[in-house]
Amino acid sequence: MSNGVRCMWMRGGTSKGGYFLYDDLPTDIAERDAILLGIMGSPDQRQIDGMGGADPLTSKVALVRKSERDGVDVDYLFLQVFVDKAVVSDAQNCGNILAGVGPFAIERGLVAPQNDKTRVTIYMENTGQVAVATVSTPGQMVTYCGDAKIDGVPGYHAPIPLEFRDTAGSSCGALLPSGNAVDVVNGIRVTLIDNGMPCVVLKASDVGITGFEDREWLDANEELKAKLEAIRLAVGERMNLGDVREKSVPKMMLVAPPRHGGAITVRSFIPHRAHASIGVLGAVSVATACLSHGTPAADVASIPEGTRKTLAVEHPSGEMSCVLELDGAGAVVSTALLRTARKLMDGIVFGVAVRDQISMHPE
Ligand code: NQM
Repeated sequence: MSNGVRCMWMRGGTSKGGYFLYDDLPTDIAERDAILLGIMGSPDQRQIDGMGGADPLTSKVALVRKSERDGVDVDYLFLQVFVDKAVVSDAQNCGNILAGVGPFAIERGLVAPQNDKTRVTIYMENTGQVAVATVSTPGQMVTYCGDAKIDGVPGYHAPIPLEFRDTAGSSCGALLPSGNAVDVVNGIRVTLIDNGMPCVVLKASDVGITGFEDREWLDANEELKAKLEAIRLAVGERMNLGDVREKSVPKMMLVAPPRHGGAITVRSFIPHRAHASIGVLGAVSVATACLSHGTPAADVASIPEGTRKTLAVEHPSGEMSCVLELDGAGAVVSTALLRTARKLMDGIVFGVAVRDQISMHPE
């Protein structure tokens, strides 16, 4: 059976996945998702029969098309392909995979490259918001080579600065969807917040850990994970996300004081595995929570002065610096941060659709 699909495999920030043109996949969502599950090799813990890397961070998909919206170059839909479940979810955005969208759009001819740098305006369909990525295009050609370094990725690459505006309430309808800066859930003080990514922010010490543990230790701690999942399921409705059992949001963000001169330390669960570093919009949402007085994040954070603040969010593999621009009332109106991306493969990928597998082996 040959159901090959044109695809570019890319690292976007600290994540990795398949980038597709919309037109190269079926429009029927069930059919499309079956093909994507087959491509990734899901559901299977090891994703041995597919391209996925047995990790939610490497089981991601971007669908990209030329935009018909005013002032926008391309539309980007992010899909999380679950590793161990036959689930493909569009319930969240992804700022790391976003980093590859600009170069991909230029390489596929959706955006004309300019000399030296090309600004690509991207409509993020998952949340209905816009981001601008600046791609290095010396001689009107995309380059992935450069001298930018991001923590969590070895080596140096071309910088891809990302800018976001008005991300508050991206999926939850409001920055603080419960109307409170602090709620108490299962006896734990939490901030329910969405500045680009729905997050539950709580103090690591309130769930019995320091917040400086490594990913492997966190992933092996079933008792902690059960405690966090109980909180997550309890707040889904309050965050306007409905039943979140089969959703990859909200993310669980465990915070502690900074240790390396940054603003805060975070260990995140996305939501069932610990993140190796931190998500882009997840970091922006935690950084925003630091600015609300009396919240668990503000209690442990060290915040610089001024209406333009750089908050280094410390994570298990280094830090992510988020630049927050505040208005006169202290609300965050725009954010910027640095990512890199790299093209890994451009060609045809094969995904045996789940329904084909079933029809090949009738009962
Ligand atoms: O928060 C992982 C990642 C992400 C999401 C996740 C992300 C973001 O690191 O914008 O980038 O939270 O599922 O790719």
